[in-house]
Amino acid sequence: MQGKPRPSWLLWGALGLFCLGLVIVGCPKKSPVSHVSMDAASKVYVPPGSYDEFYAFFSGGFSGQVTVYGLPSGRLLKIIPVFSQFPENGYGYSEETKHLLMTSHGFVPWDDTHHPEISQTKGELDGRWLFINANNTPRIARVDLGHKGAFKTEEVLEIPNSAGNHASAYTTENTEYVVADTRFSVPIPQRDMPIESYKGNFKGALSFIKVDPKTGHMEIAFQVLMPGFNYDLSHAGRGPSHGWFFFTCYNSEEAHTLLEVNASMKDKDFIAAIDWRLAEKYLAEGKAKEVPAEYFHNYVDEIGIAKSEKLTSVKMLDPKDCPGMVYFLPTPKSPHGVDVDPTGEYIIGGGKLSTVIPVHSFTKMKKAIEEKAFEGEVYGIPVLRYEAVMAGEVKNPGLGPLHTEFDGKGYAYTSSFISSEVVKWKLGTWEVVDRIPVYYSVGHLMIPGGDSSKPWGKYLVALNKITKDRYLPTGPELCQSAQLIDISGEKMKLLLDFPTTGEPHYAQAVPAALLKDKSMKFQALEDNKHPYAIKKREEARVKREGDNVHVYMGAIRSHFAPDNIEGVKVGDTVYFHVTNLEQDWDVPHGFAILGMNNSELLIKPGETETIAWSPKKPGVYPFYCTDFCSALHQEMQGYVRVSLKGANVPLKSNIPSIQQEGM
Ligand code: RUQ
Ligand code: CUA
Repeated sequence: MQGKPRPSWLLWGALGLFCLGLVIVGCPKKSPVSHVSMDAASKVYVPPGSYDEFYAFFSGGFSGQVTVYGLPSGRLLKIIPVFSQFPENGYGYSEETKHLLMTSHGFVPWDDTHHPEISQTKGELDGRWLFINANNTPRIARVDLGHKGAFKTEEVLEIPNSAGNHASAYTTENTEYVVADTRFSVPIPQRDMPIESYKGNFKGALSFIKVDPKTGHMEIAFQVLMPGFNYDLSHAGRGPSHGWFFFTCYNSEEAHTLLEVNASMKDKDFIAAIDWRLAEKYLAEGKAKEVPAEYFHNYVDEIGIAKSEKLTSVKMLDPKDCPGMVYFLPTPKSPHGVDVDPTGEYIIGGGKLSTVIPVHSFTKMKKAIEEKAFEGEVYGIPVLRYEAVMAGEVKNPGLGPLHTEFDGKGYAYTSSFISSEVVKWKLGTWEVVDRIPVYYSVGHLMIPGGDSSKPWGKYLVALNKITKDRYLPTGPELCQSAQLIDISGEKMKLLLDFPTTGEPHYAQAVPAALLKDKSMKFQALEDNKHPYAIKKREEARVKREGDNVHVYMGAIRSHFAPDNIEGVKVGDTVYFHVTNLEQDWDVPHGFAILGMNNSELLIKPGETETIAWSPKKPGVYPFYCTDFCSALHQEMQGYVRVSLKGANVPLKSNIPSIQQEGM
């Protein structure tokens, strides 16, 4: 090992030098506050009662969720649970939602979300759905935004032959496909084999998932079987490059241990360019192999209840049998992000260990393919010559360039993780025109629409991993954070810091006008098709089926019907099917009972939600509404009497009325 390069040491060395530089040069003279523009407060001030200009959807990283913020205020508006159970409203616990978290590994109540992606029409964000990846147990979820206005997870598709679904859930310009990749190459199909046999035997599958334009339903159309590299990020072509998808890969060394050294040996790795229209053609010609693969497709059905379906195979295209479908573009060095500019001409790599930002030209790529300007091939996949596809290199981009977005006015903005800055540069001339420090260690950055053909180039959000010293200390673990930067002028101006929930890998934003009037207010009771719904309080009842007790319960300000239940026995499972009978905006009711082992429910007006409860010992158990819904919310309560298994107490419930109270 002696004498071999140690890039991580180099990185930390560089970081150390940089920080030292800050201490010596920066810190004593300049407080971070000096980067804030004088009129920052007025630019982010949204007066009480007024709305923000943009909805921003942030990944929650290891929280597994999506958060919704308003911009420019940075106010948290909502957490949308996606891959993690959420006891705040019963997501993943309730009978209606728990199937969304089923996988071929069983019930997986957690994941690591990275990249929210809003559906597109003609290359523009259209606000119908938001797709987001689960990195750990590979899945893609679809969240309804403006399609029904529900802001709710409706579908989760597991991705087989995949391990570490990172380059996801990026979409094509009309949402024909969302994609998934494999960050870790693995045996395909999965089987027991020595790790040492990695090279040449482990493979990476890239997945193309068809999205139904009417319903949003997802289905794996095909997978492409790639060499055993690590596939990192992706973006679709647009405009002239529509029909192509670009994936970065590192570890073209095919190392299986100490990747920080062994996967950083080569000067260049690749961006894989996939011609997906050609792939469709090969698929139609029957070139794909049907490969056995077990995976789950979970979705909320027409009546609002999540179902799980187990699927057993996928169609796999091997580049060997499909000439012209895949090319490699050499890209320095262990690239991370790959971003396509709004015109669709430039394909920008994020060379995290590179000293430049490499920019490829789509026109040159096409020409190089025509002229067979290859420098060789890897596992039968042609490698185009770097010089033949390169449009330019951005010099002096900061240390550790990761991700690039665009303002639609001819400029690109790149995040540099190690030097903690955002660098603005000009497309075409590649010159750096401005830079601004961010606090600290920025990963992604986001401009509303900044990875589409129509950016709204007014704000940029830097998504930072480290906040050391930026906020009041809260023990050893600090929040991660976002910083809002004004990019409307020539110079970038820092406006605002705000903490995020979990790790905000990436975010997307759209103008508020695109969604706000589509947001659902409540479900009409007559449209509630839930089999255990009641439409009025008089229908409230209990029913025994063996050891299962079904409670048909209504909730309306400010009582439950029934609110007295007797005849439940130890050993029973009680299903509380609670219908919120309100027909008004913003009146959810909660439901919780003493000792429940899962979570509360939060039932939106007009909807029915179910939670199961198995009491362990006899007693009288109170239940109550957990959401302060009216002046008499504290009165919104009831009791369940639980008797011993053999007890002779008949099952009964009441419909509370004034008479019954003896008044
Ligand atoms: S990744 S920075 Cu998924 Cu770039 Cu997080
Ligand atoms: Cu219903 Cu409080």
